[in-house]
Amino acid sequence: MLYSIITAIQKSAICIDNLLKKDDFNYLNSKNSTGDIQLDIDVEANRIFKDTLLCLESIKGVCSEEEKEIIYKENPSGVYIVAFDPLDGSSIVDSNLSVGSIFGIYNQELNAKNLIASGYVIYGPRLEMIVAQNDVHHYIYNGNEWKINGNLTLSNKGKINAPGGTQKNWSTKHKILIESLFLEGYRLRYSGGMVPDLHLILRKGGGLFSYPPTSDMPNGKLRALFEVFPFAFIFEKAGGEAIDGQNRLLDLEIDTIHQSLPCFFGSKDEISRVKLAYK
Ligand code: P6P
Repeated sequence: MLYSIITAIQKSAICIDNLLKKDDFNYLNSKNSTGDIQLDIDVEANRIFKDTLLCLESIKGVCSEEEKEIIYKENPSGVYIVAFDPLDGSSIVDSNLSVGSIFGIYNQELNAKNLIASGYVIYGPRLEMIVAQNDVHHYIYNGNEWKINGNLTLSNKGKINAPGGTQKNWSTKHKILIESLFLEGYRLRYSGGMVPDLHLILRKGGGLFSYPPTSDMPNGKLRALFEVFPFAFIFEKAGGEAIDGQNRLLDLEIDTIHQSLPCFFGSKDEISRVKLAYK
């Protein structure tokens, strides 16, 4: 059942990767449900994912960052709802930095406890895809086919520090936490693209990505259903942890489909330091 969904996402990813290689992108005079100004490629990537997934028997509906509401099939026979951010990182795609698509596969209901698989596509020098179910599988597209390139696992402690959010709006305890990691020699790696920034931590075996509550965004910026929960699932399956500062992210309930959550993804050692700082 999930194989058909993963294959459909792989097919969509190849189309989107080709689109990204075309000439420049244009901003539309439209905004998505979160208020982000849309690029033409945001809308096109959303259409590709929507059309490809809604054809599948196993799909009950889709929930996109680019759509106001959940789109359900009429008389669905399927049980899965795929929540996705079709193209995350529009704000950096015009500077030719890597961007990605993020997805979560939910069984019947859109909440963290019904998330049964998740993953992302990264559009970089290579087209790659991560799929987490029991393990975290790494695929590379070689121009003809998607080939498995092993699994990703996190060590207990890493060296990468990816601190998101506007620093002048960080809390004092967050500033002290982030500074303490740099004083220990952690390397700053932050592009402003959630997918490449988290992919780097997974590929380098560990560290901390944080998008904390800030004075201007007390609920963080990243969206629960199509960004935070999928990566929380991936990081836990890779042997790490994912919290909101205190609570396990996958234990949290949400009220609205575009709700954001503060989030910390990382190796166990770094997450234990976040818990101490946020106690
Ligand atoms: P900031 C991209 O716009 C995005 O939604 C994520 O991909 C990224 O992690 C975050 O915003 C970056 O936000 O406020 O650090 O620029």
